[in-house]
Amino acid sequence: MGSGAMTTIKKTSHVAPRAAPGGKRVATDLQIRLNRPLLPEIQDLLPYLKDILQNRWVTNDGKYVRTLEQKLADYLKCPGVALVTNGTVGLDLALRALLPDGGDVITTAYSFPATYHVLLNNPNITPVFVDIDDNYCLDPEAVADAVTPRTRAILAVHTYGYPCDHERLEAVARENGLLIIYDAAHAFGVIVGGRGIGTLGDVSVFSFHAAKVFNTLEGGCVTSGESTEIIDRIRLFRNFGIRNEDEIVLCGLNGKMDEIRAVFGLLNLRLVDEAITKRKRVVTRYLSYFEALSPPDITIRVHFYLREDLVLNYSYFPILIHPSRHFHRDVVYTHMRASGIEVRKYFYPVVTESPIYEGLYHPGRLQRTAYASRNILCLPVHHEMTEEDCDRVVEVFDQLYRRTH
Ligand code: T4K
Repeated sequence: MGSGAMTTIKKTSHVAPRAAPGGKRVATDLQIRLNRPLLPEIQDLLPYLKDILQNRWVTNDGKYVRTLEQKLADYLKCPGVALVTNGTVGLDLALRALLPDGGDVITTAYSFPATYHVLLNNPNITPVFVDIDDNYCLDPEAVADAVTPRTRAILAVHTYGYPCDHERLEAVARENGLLIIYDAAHAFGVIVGGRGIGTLGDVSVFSFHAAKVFNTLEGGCVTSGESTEIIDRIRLFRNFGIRNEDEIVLCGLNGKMDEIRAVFGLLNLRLVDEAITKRKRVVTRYLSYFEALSPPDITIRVHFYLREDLVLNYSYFPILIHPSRHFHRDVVYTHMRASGIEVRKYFYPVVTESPIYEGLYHPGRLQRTAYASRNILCLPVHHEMTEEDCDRVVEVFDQLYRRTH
């Protein structure tokens, strides 16, 4: 693979968002789902719902939103936390707050479309797509090569909850006076060298969508490190820019979370550690299978699971399948789905495969991105999976592997 040359894109027409990547839609015969939302028991929810209905306070910085922000600050080890409607809005607010004058933002094309659609939908911002490194995160060297006098920021993703090479990215940012926004949608609770991952860079944005390790049904938050000034600004932006009844201080929008979702968050926060432990068991079982098989044509980023300075959340289990005639990602995908196992092609298609982005990047300059997008498959991981479920996933995979090798 090439080292990932920079690709400057020129905005042409409106980019229509696609429904959802990964070649799905709801298949009813899937016995083992890719994911399952963490949900509280109804009896734990009811007292909160009663309280909300009785008090008649349902949104606009309510007490449950404020409590959840405090609890998340502790859990995520982040001094500043602002809850938002969803991760996409969180990214949008972060860009508006940090880059009021716009500019070029160096980013990755290997992500869920939310990451780059917020850039493409902002008329003041031009995304500059560069390639990923071996860990599916933004390649710091490619970022350094892509910096120009127009560059203002880096938008990097902790893909699959694997932390970016943040030290090198931050060195590039420091040398060039750039801001860093981390898309931490997959990285809830990840700790790097004792630090909450959401303290890295200028701001980080988490997603609390139902299919994430921690959820508020829909939702998300923006976090910062020591300096929480930016979080105050995000709070203004998420409230239309209104400071108080008599003062509108900037042109914001509506990014607020409501009280009912905050309650889901408070209850799920009590459950999330156990859910992560259960996810870890699933991943450990997969790892021991692949270790014993030791397939030369499959890459798994095992080193992350061995790092002592890292606490992971086991949000995804991506395997990179180096293709051959009879054994490649799409064959595995079809075989597993036909056996009732929901595997997903996160992230396919990305910028390099979708005609709607034509003209926004130079073909051939995002080689690792294109390779990962065509060859990565995510296996099911969630807290409801039993040992039998894991064994079934492995068994179905193994049947195909042995038949094709
Ligand atoms: N940045 C990155 C890097 C992201 O990955 C995302 C979102 C964002 C930003 C934006 O954050 P948000 O604005 O969404 O907060 C899902 C999620 O909708 C999306 O949040 C997520 N990334 C993406 C990776 O996954 P789909 O369309 O693939 O989800 P879906 O409906 O197919 O569900 C996935 C699995 O979860 C399936 O096994 C079914 C199961 N599921 C899902 C839902 C919604 C349930 O069992 N119950 C449910 O209610 O996008």
